[in-house]
Order: sequence, then structure tokens, then C-alpha cells
Amino acid sequence: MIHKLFKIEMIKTTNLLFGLICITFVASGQVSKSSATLRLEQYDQNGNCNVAIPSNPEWNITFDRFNLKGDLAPNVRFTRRDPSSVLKVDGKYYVWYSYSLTDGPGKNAPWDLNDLYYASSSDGDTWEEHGPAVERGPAGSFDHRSVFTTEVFYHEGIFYLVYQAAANIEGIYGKNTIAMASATSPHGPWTKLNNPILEPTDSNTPVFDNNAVHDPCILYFKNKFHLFYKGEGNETPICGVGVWGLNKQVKWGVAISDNPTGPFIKSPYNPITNTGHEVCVWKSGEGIALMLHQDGPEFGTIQYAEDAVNFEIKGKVNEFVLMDYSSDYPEAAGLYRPVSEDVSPVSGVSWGLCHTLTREQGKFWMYLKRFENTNKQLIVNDADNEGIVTDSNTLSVIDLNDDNELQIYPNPVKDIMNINFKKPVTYLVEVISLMGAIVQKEIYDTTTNTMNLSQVKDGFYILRLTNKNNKNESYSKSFVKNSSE
Ligand code: AAL
Repeated sequence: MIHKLFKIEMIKTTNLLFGLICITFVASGQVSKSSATLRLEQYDQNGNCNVAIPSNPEWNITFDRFNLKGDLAPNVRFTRRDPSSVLKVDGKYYVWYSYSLTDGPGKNAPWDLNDLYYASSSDGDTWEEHGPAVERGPAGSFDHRSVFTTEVFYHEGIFYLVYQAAANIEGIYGKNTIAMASATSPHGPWTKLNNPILEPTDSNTPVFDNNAVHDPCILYFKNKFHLFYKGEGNETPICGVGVWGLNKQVKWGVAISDNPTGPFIKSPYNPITNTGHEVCVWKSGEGIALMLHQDGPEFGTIQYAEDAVNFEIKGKVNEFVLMDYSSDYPEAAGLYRPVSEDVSPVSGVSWGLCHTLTREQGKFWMYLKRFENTNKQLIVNDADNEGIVTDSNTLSVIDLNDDNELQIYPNPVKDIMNINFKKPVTYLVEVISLMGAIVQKEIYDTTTNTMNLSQVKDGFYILRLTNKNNKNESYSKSFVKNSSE
């Protein structure tokens, strides 16, 4: 299958109307409350946190978990946690995760001083670790202390990693940001955006996300990029039931954008849940479904919203035991996301990787496990497809194999980009935005060139090189334009 790399996005009238309604709400000072917020207010009024879970067997899930084999088999020396979704690319499964040495010097928490590593597998059980995908930034940068808790997202030929970034020790526990990097192959190279895409809400009054924005996950839904995240704030819990028995209540938000790289605007309906230590969302029917772990009254529930903001309780995780870390609940679940999405209620939860916390061998450390829906009919059998295919006509394979023909620098670039080739042929050079627009093109017939990009807006771009005499010979590199570099 050849992926259509670029598609012109149409701004739908309905989206414009939705935007106008949101602006009107905000301008009139009226606060929009999500269904989850209204339910929480109701629990408060009732004086108890008894949650009504309807009986819909098709919305219930039971889990099994298994140890992994190969490089990701449990090993006390390495702490691997918070895995991304699993993607199948060119017939292999890929996962990205937080990585550190369990006894790494100076670590303040298991997610402190982490980098993002990745691994691949032919069967989802035995994994080969490839090393770092995205590493911490240099001293002084917003991601200097740690990069952790990542999600992967694929859209129109580009892979995106979104992850938590901490500039310093404070960012390990709060005041962190959400960052993004992109690549045209699961093997990278990953180009970081220069600035975070989401930050805690700057507010004088306590709100659900004024302290931290965690666990990012992007879904493309109704022509918009929905960035789901977990907030932590200084609000007083109403029905706090939390990790390690703490009186903790965690809520999620969503921030929406027309472009994969933002700007992401937080929904006026936030928070959209009243519970949930880790974000786990999937497409279901006409809408979005989610699964809530602990930290709030609605622990262990499965919910659904047709509009991605007003979630209603539909079902539950069978055999969910609050605060029992040896139960089969997949903590920090990263779902396998097949290319062909079946959208019956919980088919989005087929299998995936999760992490488990352990004190085995006298240390506190984490390792990754595979989880499966015990309903075998829901396990996606994709033996007959390659998943995302990076065809030789697409940019990704070219980036991998022909890295040497095209050299571009600096990256990020402020205005003048050096573009060098090896072969003395005439090339068409195009700068293509992630929405598929060719924003600049030139023809070069010398091997050393410079391109003036001062008229190009800041953002991610692909530079594509095509041999004028042989259109099948094409090379590409992604780069970031940043006029403040
Ligand atoms: C996890 C996640 C985030 C937090 C920390 C590491 O459970 O919610 O990633 O920052 O704990």
C-alpha cells in the first residue's frame, strides 16, 4: 500500500461553527462543563462517590499479561516504563518508551534522567532494543533534565513522538511541558520542535492542570488533531482514591489543533474526566473511548464520547482491583494501533504493552509486559498485512537508505539552508509543508547550494530532491524552520 503523503485539509463549516461557539462561551465568561465534571458535582451533592456502571457486556474488558522476551525481558539493571502505542511498520512492530539504568547516578525518580528508547519485534513477544530515539537536550534547554512518558502517532507519511519534558528537577514532579519530535521512518532521525506544544495552565486559582501536563496522546478525529493529556493541579479532591492510597484525584484534558504540530488549544470543556492516572484512548464507533485507571471515583471504568469531550460511563474492566499492582490491569497501557481500525466498542483494546512496578531483587524498578484482551475474537490478526508500508516511492525509505546523497544544514534553520549533493546531476528541490503544500522550489545543477528560506513560516518541513531526468530518483530530509534560531 502506498500512503498518500499529503492531503489538502478542508476546513469544514461545522468546525468553524464549533470554534465560534467556543469563542462565544469564553467571551461571555460562561464555563462549559463536561459530563465528567457534572457527574463529579453530583457525587459531591450526594455525599458519596458511588459510581453507577451500566451493564453492557460488550463494553467490558478482561485482561491477561505476559512477560516479554529478548531485550525487553525483565532485567533489574534497566528500568523501562510508560510505553507508547505499538505500531506495525513494514511488517514489524515498534514501541517507544522511557529508559534509564535502574541505578543511574543522581536519579530522583524512576522517570528522572530518562531518554526515549525504542524496540521492534516480529511477533510482539520477542523484542530487539535499538537504542535511543529522542534524548535529553543540552544544558539550558526545556528538555535538559529528562524526556519521558511518550506516545507515537503516525499521520500522512510522518511519525510523531509526543512526550513529557523536564528542564530541571522541578519538572520531574510538576511544571513540566509536552514536547514533540517527528521523523519519516520509525528509525528516525527525529527532529525536535524547538518549543513545547503544551504547558500547565498558568492560573491564580487552582485548576486541574495548573501543576503538570502528563501522558500525552494524539488521535486524529473529525479532521482535527486531539491531544489528550492528564493534568495535575492544586484542586482539592472531591472523591480522591489514589495511587499508594493517597487522596488523589487526577483529571484529563484535551487540546485541539488543525495541524499535527499545533498550536493546540485546550478545550473549554476541560477537564473531560474526573479520574485516571494514565491516558488510554482509542477510536470507537463514531467517537472516542477511554479506560480509566485509579486516582478518582470512576476507576476501572470504560467510557465513550461521540464528541471527544462529554464522556459517559459504558462498562468496566472486569477483575479490577484498586491499588493491587499484581492484578492484570495493564498499567500505562500502550495500545496496538492497527492500520485498519475496527471500531466496535472495545476492539481498540486488542493487545499492547504496559509497564509493571516491582520490588523484586531488592530494588524498585519497572519493566514492560504484553497485555491482551482475554476475548480472543478481539485480538487483531494482522498476519496478512504489513501495517504502515514505507514504499520506495515514499520519503521514509529514501531517508533511511540514501542518507548520504543529500546533506542539509543547519537544522533547525533560521533563513539560509546549505544544500549539498554528491552526484553532479540537475535536481528539482522542493520545500513541502506537513500539509502537503510546496512552499518553495528551485532547480540546482551544482553540488553545493544555498537556499534562502526567510519567506517560509516557522514549522516542520520536508526538503525533497528529485532528479530532473529521472523522476524515480528522489531523496528527502525533514527540517525545522525557526526564525528565532
Ligand atoms: C507516570 C506518568 C507520568 C508521570 C510519572 C512518569 O505514571 O503519569 O510519567 O510524570 O508517572
